[in-house]
Amino acid sequence: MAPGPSAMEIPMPAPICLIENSPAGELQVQQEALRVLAEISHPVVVVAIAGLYRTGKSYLMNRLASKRTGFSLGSTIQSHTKGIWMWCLPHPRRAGHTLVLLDTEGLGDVEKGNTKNDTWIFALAVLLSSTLVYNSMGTINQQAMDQLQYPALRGDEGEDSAEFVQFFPAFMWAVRDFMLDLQLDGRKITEDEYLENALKLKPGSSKQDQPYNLPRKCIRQFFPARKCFIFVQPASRKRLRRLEELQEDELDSEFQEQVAQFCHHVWEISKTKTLLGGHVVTGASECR
Ligand SMILES: Nc1nc2c(ncn2[C@@H]2O[C@H](COP(=O)(O)OP(=O)(O)OP(=O)(O)O)[C@@H](O)[C@H]2O)c(=O)[nH]1
Ligand SMILES: [Mg+2]
Repeated sequence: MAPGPSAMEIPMPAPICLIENSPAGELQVQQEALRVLAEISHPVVVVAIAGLYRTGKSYLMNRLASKRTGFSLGSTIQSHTKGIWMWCLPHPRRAGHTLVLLDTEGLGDVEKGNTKNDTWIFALAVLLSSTLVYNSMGTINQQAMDQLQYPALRGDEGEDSAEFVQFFPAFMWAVRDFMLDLQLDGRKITEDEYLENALKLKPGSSKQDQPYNLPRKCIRQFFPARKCFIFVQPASRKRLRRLEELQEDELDSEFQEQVAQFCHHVWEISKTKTLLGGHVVTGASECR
């Protein structure tokens, strides 16, 4: 008998919860999500997003899914996404591959006030993905930078780290509502130069400079493949609240272009997920 259609030939209509974050702060893998993953025999490309809460992460993930709605957004001050949500779709550019999008709970929620839980969420995003989008509002800033160093194993520069690094995801910093000129000391710079400049180390090894250099060292070491994307505010303040309902031509044209470039890049360059020994991960192996 011919095998029935796999889960990926019937695309998931909406994301489902992969990791639940209970009110007590316990992270639990959801069995249904594992069943969905187990059905996927294709190689998977896993793109995760992480960053501070209420910064438009879920919206950007819907753009990567080429859908107006999907991952749920909120428009109030309260943190919205809880735990980690997963959406498996046929890869838009690679036949026979599945694109797995992971949307994660925002970091730094004042109502939660639990940085350890945040660190776990972030570490899972790093470990599960082949491309990690790190999202921040306005600028590349120190607070966001500090947040990044924890799962990068706190500056562990041991012998094993070189081996580790090859399984770390490609890294993309997404700066939202960017309103500045990309200029450095009077010279025009690219988005990537903007990121690299923020990651520059202070020379020497004075004690004073260590807190500055440590997160930068971690990021440089664990994410050797880095890109930066900037986005202007997608629409006027009034319209932002109903962003999901807006037609493409109601969005700021510069934003449309930036999103198109970003999606193109993510779809084109994101690799399949591999494990130690270079094994390509299928949905079934990701859930083992
Ligand atoms: N200013 C601005 N608002 C945005 C942007 N993208 C989405 N929003 C709006 O910001 C609000 C929050 O968007 P979400 O995508 O839910 O943000 P999130 O980062 O997933 O939030 P959490 O799940 O709480 O971490 C919604 O009202 C969106 O319409 C953006 O680029 N700029
Ligand atoms: Mg969200």
